[in-house]
Amino acid sequence: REKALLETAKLAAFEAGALLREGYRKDGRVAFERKGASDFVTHYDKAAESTIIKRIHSTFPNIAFLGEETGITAGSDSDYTVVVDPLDGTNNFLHGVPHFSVSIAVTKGDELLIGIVYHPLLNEMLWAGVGTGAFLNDKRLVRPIARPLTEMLVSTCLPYNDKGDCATALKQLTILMPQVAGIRSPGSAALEIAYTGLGRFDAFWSQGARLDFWDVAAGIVIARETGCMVTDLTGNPTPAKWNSLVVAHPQRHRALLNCLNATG
Ligand code: 2AM
Ligand code: CA
Ligand code: CA
Ligand code: CA
Repeated sequence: REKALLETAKLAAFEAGALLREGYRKDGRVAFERKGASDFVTHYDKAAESTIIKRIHSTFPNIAFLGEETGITAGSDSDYTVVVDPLDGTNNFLHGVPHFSVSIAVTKGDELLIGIVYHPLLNEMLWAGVGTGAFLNDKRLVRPIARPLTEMLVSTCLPYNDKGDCATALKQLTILMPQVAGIRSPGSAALEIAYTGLGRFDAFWSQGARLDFWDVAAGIVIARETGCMVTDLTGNPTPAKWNSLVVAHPQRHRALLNCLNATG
């Protein structure tokens, strides 16, 4: 059952990704609405989400969904929920920056079982199932190396539109920046977390960027399956809310956590 869910979700991510690729090359940058002052949504966010739901519904008609654009869709199959961010990195998509993804996760109760993060422009499917390992397309991922702090390339999602949250992030940057090889904020949380599993980034953290479960769920499964440690900023590996996050090699996670929390 879970194998079939994984395959169907991969197909759904692939189809939604094809749609985004087309929109990106065509008119994706023109048509958009606002959910808030700097919170944009395009026709493609919505179209990609309905493509995903339709595809998964066709094989699993009773499954529940939690999607960024459609909210909660109840299912009579109460065990599983498919968590969907149809376009993670809408701001990049709108500005023509080629860094965005389709993110799909599956939970069973409180457990995160499956994670898929698809970069449609590079045709890179990052996926993982608990116990089956993590993959980039067909290549199995191994645990990335633990670089020393001075060699680490660290990614983050920065807060926006909130003075308090921005102030905290700036303090964290002040402490971390002089100690590491570089900090990046590319703009798709799902990709940044999955890339940390892949070893493209040595770590990811975020606090105050109002990340939701659909932003991080799929990436977390991938990062965990490559042996990364995933906690919130207090060090809790199973928090009720994932609105703060630290992902790193187990041998670097504590040091990073200490830096980020040493903001006074
Ligand atoms: P989204 O593109 O799906 O909205 C980037 O910092 C991360 O924060 C992305 O995962 C992005 O997801 C999320 N995010 C949510 N609202 C945002 C906003 N108003 N501006 C920038 N990023 C936002
Ligand atoms: Ca959004
Ligand atoms: Ca998102
Ligand atoms: Ca989104």
